[in-house]
Amino acid sequence: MHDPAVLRSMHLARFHAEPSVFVAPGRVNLIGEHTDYAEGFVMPVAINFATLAGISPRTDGKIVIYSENFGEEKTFDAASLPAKGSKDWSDYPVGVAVILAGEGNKIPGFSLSLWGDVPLGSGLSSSAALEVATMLAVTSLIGVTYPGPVLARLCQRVENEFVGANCGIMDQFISANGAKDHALLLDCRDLSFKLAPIPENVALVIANTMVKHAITGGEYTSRRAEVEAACAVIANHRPGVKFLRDATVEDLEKWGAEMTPNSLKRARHVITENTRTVAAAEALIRGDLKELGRLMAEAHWSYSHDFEASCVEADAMVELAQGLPGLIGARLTGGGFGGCTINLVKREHAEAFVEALASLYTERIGIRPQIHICQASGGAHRLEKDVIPASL
Ligand code: GAF
Repeated sequence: MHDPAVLRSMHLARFHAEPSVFVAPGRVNLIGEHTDYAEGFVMPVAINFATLAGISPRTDGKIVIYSENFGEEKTFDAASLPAKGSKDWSDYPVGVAVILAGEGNKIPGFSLSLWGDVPLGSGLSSSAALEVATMLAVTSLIGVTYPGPVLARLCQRVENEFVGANCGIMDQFISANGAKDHALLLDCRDLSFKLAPIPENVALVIANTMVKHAITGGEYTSRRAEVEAACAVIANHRPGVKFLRDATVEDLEKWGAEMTPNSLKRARHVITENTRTVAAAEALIRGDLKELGRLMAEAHWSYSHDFEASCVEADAMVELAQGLPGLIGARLTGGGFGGCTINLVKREHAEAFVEALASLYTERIGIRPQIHICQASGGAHRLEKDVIPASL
C-alpha cells in the first residue's frame, strides 16, 4: 500500500488543509464468478493493494478532486452535481457524492486527494476500492455512518446508476467488509457471510496476464443478459425461480432446449459455479486444500468453456501454473476477458513459483507478466495520523 503520510503531505501542499485519511482495499476472488448478480455465492479476499482517500472541508461550495494516479484535478459545484458519469476517472468519486445526495444527505464542498496502487484494468477491483474509500471519506465528513453492507450497496449503486456499469455486489462488499487472513463466503441474496481462514502456509499469488479487463465494456453486460434470459426461460415453468441461484442442472436438462445455445452454456456455468463455491468454502474451512484446488480448476474451465469469459493468455497462465511445484489451485479471477489469475500456492514454494510462472508465461505469450504474492487484508477503514499500518 502507498504511504498515507505521503498522501497527507500531498493534500496539505495542494489544498492547505490537514486531511482525514481512509483506505479501501482491492480484492481477488477465489471462486464464484458472475454469480453475484444471480443472487448466488462468491468467495473473495480483500488484498493489500488499496486506494487512499484524504478529505478536508471547503467553504466555497466546490468539490475539488485530485487523483495522483491520473495527475489531474477536477472541480464540481456541490450544489449542482452532474446526473450521469462522463466516462472519466472522476465518475467514481463524484458518483459517490451524487448517490449520497440522492439519499437525502446535504453534500458540502470538500477537497479530496486520491492515490491507489490497485493495478488498473487488471480485474482486482480498483474502481470498487476508489468508491469505497471515497464513500468512507465523504460520509465521515458529513457525519453519517452506514453499516458495511449498506455502504457496499451504495457503492454498487454508484456503478449501476452513475457510472453505467451493471456489476453485482461482490467487489464493493469485500472492499468494505474484508477480514484480515480470511476469505469471505458471501451469500449475495441476503449479504450474510461466513469467514474461511486462509492457512498460514498458503500464499495468494496473483498473476497479471497484462491483458486489460473492463466491466464497462459490452462483454460483461452481454453475459449478464444471457444469464438473465436463461433464468426467464426456467421461470416460465417454475415461477419461484427469480434468479439462477434458485435453478438446478435438472432445470437445464428439462428446458435448456428453449434457450439459445449461449444462454444455456452461461446458465450451466452459473448454476454449477454456485455449487462449487459453497463446496470450496467448506473445503477451505476443513483444510482440504486438494479438494479446493480441484474445484478451482473446474471453475476455471467452466468459466473458459461455458461462460467464454477467459482468453488465450489467461488459459495459458492457468495451464502453466498447473505444472508447477506447490500449486494448490489456479483460475482466472474477476469479471473476465483478461486481468489476473489467482494461484493458491504452498508458501515454501511461492517465490520459486513466481519466478517459474513468469518465465514460462513470457516464453509462451511473449509478454512479461507482473506476479505478486499478496496478503489477505482487512476491509476499508480510517487511518489515524502517525499510525503506519503494517498492512491493511
Ligand atoms: C466484476 C463485477 F464487478 C462483479 O460484480 C462480479 O460480477 C465479477 O465481475 C464477476 O464475478 O468484478
